[in-house]
Amino acid sequence: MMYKTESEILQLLNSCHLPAELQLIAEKILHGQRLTPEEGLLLFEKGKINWLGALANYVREQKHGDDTFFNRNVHIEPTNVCVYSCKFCSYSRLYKHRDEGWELSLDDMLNIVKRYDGQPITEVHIVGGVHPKLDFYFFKELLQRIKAHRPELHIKAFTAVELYYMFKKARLSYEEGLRQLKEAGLNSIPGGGAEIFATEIREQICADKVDAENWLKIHETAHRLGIPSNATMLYGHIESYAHRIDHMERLRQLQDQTGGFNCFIPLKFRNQNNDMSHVPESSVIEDIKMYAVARLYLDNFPHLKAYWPMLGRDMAQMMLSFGVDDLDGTIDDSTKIYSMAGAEEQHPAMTTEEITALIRKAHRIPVERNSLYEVVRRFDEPATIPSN
Ligand code: V47
Ligand code: SF4
Repeated sequence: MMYKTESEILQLLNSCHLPAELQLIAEKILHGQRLTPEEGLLLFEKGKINWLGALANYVREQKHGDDTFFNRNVHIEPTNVCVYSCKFCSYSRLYKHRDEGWELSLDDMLNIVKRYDGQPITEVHIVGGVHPKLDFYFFKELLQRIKAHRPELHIKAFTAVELYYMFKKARLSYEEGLRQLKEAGLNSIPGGGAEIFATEIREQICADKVDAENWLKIHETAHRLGIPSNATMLYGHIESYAHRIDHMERLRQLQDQTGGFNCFIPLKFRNQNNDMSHVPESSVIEDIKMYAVARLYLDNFPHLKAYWPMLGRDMAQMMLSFGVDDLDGTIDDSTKIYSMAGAEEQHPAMTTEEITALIRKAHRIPVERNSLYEVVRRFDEPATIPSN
């Protein structure tokens, strides 16, 4: 175990010559007390990364020790045709330009799943654009056909943006729509589409899609029906620190009510091939701060995920020292969202050997999980850590 006692950490932190207000925050965190929004803001404004990192790592190790989770999954992106025009999106094509995009049929998608027959994947993650002609009944049949083929596969599918549109067109309440999708095989909901909740930012970057209230309502309804979900935040563009805290505060409040979120995933804005290419990407220091503050602020979220296809594997590995305990999956080159937006990972795929080696090199213990964070296999046998 790497974690130190409270008093050792306090000693370490005191040697950083902190202003009194930050010392107080450190003491609160070490005593397991919740931070106020004002304190969260101070962390962003005044916290240095060594100090934030020590605290975030302390919290991470209190929750999970050295255990570092990953799963074996495959992504299906049914289409990149989308009725919406989010300014940060490098991936979608409007319906009038659909000849430049792709649309998979039910058979195409089932064939993707069948490619993994006999391989030990545990999850299929389905997210795409909001196609005006692919409706609720199409996606319900997709779930049914995947489950009929491979019942044990966990299906994590459809962001609140996709769900909002399909329920509205089918004239279904969130509750009725989710109930039917659950019956068809939906096991959980991914965290996408949250972006930044504050209206003044949403209006500038994704004015036409689901608003914060409805994003939260869909997740709240899902949790009530026993469908867990994730939450994301798109950071590092035109938002302020206060917007980030407001976003995390709304998530923390919902989690207090439902306990249905599994993990929080900060998504770093990538600026290639989109209408926000003039906005510079955040620095490494800002990325570290974002992950560490998320770990400290979201005290009721069990897991903090660094999504390596977006962040790059080196950065994701480094974040294991700044609060992160989950790296998502092996993925097998099955997502295009981030490669099209300029991420380093142009063909994201890691074998189990590669992902466990990456975790071990950070002096952590690789743990394969399923989608509900139940342990599939611990890789805690003493390992020879490669030097490169
Ligand atoms: O909502 C789009 C983001 C999200 C860009 O729940 C961008 O386990 C950065 O939600 N730069 C969709 N980000 C993907 C998503 C997700 C991914 C992995 C795991 C999970 C999970 C969820 O992708 C969108 C948006 O926030 N995105 N364009 C961009 N240029
Ligand atoms: Fe469509 Fe999603 Fe891209 Fe927005 S981020 S344009 S909703 S695919």
